[in-house]
Amino acid sequence: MTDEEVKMYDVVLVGAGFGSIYALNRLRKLNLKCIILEKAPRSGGVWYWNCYPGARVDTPEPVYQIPDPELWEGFDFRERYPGRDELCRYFDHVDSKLNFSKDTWYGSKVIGAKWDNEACFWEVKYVRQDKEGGLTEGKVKGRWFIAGIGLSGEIYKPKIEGMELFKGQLVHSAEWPQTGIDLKDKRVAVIGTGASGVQIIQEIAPITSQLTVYQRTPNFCLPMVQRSLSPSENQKKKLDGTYQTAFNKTLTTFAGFPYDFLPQSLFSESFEKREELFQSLMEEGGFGLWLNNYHDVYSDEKANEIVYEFWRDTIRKRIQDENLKEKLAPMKQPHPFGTKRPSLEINYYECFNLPHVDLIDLNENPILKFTQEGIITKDDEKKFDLIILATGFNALTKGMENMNVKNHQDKSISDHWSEGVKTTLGMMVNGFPNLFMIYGPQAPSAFGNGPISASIQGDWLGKVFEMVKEKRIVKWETQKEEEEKWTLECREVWGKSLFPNAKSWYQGSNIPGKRVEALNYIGGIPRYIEALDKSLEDGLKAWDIKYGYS
Ligand code: NA7
Repeated sequence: MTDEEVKMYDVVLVGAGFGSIYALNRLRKLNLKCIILEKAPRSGGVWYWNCYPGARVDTPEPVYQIPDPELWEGFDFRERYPGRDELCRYFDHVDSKLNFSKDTWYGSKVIGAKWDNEACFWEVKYVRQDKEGGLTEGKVKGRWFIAGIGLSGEIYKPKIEGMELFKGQLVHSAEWPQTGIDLKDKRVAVIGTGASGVQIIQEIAPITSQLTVYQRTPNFCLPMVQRSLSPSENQKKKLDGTYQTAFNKTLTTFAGFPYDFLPQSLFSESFEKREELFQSLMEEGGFGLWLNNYHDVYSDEKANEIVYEFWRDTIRKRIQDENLKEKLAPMKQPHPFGTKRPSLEINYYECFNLPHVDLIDLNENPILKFTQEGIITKDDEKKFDLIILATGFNALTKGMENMNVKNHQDKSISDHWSEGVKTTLGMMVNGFPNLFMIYGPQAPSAFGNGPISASIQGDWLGKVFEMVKEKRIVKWETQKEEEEKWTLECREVWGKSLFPNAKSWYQGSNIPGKRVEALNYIGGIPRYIEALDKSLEDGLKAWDIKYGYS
């Protein structure tokens, strides 16, 4: 393929999940010629890959979908917290309305991108798998490049001695085979008790003959309180304005969920009043106890402890064994409540009352090695048919770094972030013109409701591209000072909270050797929208702009 034959698009997007699909829809309305490169054989992003048993979203409908009334018609979620298959069907529905697949190359993994500073375009390299399994490399050019690659970045598998020796099946939660795994009467180990681990454990516990959970840190899970939604109930809510009101509210709350912190301090209320609130939040289910709580729960250690104690005492009642109570809901919290994203559970704690389910606390009984047959810990040896690594991801930064994006000086994003992550608004990086990130580091995406933050960023991109067209802009770059300002703001709000006190992927501390820093903007959605809007004021003086588009 000669350079002349490489197709030129206005915009090359990566990833066919919520981020790129929303942005594509906005950009098409401006008559921009766009293409999405997606490595999976279908859309859905993380919902395509995460097909492990029990995979389910933790955000309640109707607000876990694209906030566009045209797309609400013709699809009704059947559960308050939809499962993975239903979410994939939702993407098919969106495709039937928008036909985004017309502009998507599936099976195409981006392996590099290079900025041409003279001609002002990105050359994006991809590798595509053909039907016979062969790989071919290709290139496209885009005047603009948008990475809508989600949060999960790179799968994380801990390095444990002898892992390669295990003769049974070893699988990471995000590499679960699309054809499934027969778990009936199998001896299974699950390593990790984050969102994926909890969902897997509660789903497979009744099927397996033996289930051993290797836990390093207890997850402060909240009751999901799942319920069915009927099409007539959904329809009524679409027509009577309930949907629209719910979506409008997401733009006013801290994390884009349908609930928000209370204005009063926890200490301003009596013990009885607080208990009443906590109780009702637990009964309502979902993230209420996490994010519909008093405003000082994540800034005041004592307030946080009080919420934890309520959670702990409630959960302990569901666990029979005294020793397990202490493992799953310890008297003293190992990190402040809610500073790691709590998982929503259905019957997680009851699983540990089953005779064939046991838990190994890795703090007192660490894994020494894998063998051909199973796992040896300090005090124990167990044999398994299947070992599941629910050990998470090198999130937020690694996806961008792995795409091998280089500017005209051959500097990569990793080089730029070698002394710490720096972005403007979590969306642009100095020295990398015309490159935008959706769900990038230093944005509010990881903390909150994915489709909502993707739509906020997509709407901002819509405004940017309106200006690009109107003002004939060929190059748009963030200034070093703007990047420094935003990075400082991210760090400051993070530093004033209790969030740095937990080892979490929110700050990279889940990955050995990764720099620990604020990877999320926790100033809240309203403040983020304000910052995005403000950046486009004053004749775009916050940006370095080159005009001349014909
Ligand atoms: P998470 O939330 O990062 O959870 C990973 C889990 O794996 C967590 O319990 C970790 O323990 C555990 N882990 C990680 N490394 C090890 C080693 N070496 N040994 C034992 N246990 C380990 O990933 P998920 O996939 O569950 O969820 C990802 C997010 O994506 C989720 O929040 C959703 O919002 C979307 P730790 O807690 O670090 O002690």
